[in-house]
Amino acid sequence: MSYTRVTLTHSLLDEQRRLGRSGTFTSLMQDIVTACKMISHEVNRGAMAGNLGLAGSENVQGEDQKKLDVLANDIFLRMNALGGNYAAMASEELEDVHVVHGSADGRYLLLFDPLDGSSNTDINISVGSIFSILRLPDGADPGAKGTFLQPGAKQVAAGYALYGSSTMMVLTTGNGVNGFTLDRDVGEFYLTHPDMRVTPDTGEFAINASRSRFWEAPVKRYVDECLAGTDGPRGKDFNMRWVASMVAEVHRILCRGGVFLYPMDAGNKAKGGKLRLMYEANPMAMIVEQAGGLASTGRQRILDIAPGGLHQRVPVMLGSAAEVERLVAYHAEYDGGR
Ligand code: AHM
Ligand code: MG
Repeated sequence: MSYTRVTLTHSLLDEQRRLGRSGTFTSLMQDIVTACKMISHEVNRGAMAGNLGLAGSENVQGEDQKKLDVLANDIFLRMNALGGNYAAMASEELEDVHVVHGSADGRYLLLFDPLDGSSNTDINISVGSIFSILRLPDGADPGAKGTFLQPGAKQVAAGYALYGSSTMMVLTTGNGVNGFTLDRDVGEFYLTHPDMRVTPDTGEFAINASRSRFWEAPVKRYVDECLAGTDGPRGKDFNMRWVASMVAEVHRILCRGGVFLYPMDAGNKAKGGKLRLMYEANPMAMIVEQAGGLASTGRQRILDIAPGGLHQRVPVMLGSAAEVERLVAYHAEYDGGR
């Protein structure tokens, strides 16, 4: 084997040079990369390290926390505070903003879901970490929730780590999407998936079909037409997948196309949907758009939403552009009474 591989650090440095950016960004990313390597290690050791099962606590969303949720959150907070780049952080697992003390020079805000899809940890199915980086506006109070409430279009960077059959890091800094695979022996991520692109068309969709009785008419129409296959209006057969781990679903879409839906439905309407805007929908929307796909609520581009709260939930429909466009058209027809 010849050593021609590029590490994640070298890839970021290369982008920094090409785009004439400062080194801050490379430094910002190093702390996230270290955190994700540590979480990957803990997820991988699983039952061997006593890491499975419930922590015995609830998070701000009223959900039971897994031991790995708590551990991953602690790792993210600790590792990302050390570099001094972040003024404050917000997490799915924390009700309030976490101000990084002693980081007077921190010019960025970090939002994250430390372990997404954690219902899968006990059954050895893929989980992931999702993160979003925003700028700290000049003069803004890093301890105020309002400072974080910037639309997704303002993200400086977004990414996820997937703890799957291999551990991967997928990143965008607003200049396309690159995927890196962790070599555990060396302890480095290597660029293995340069310039990931979402195919514009697809024959695969992902939705939790157990909720079909709650769906709105446009979602039901879309899924019914897919299920009708060659005999239906789409004139082709569709395949369906549901991992219950958004990171794994988005990764599949980046690798081979597809569309992912977690709509607002009659069962989750009071909460506004299931997935959280600031640290789930926004970073995934940026990644998918940077890879040539689309991300919408069905009625609005996700990256244009003016956030109303740190833990706000939104409907999510993302992936291959032609399918998301179709979903948006079905919502518009329904809302227009057609
Ligand atoms: P979590 O952040 O509490 O893990 O919840 C988010 C996850 C997503 O990864 C996944 O798409 C969805 O919840 C699965 O929901 P369901 O349990 O309805 O299948
Ligand atoms: Mg989550």
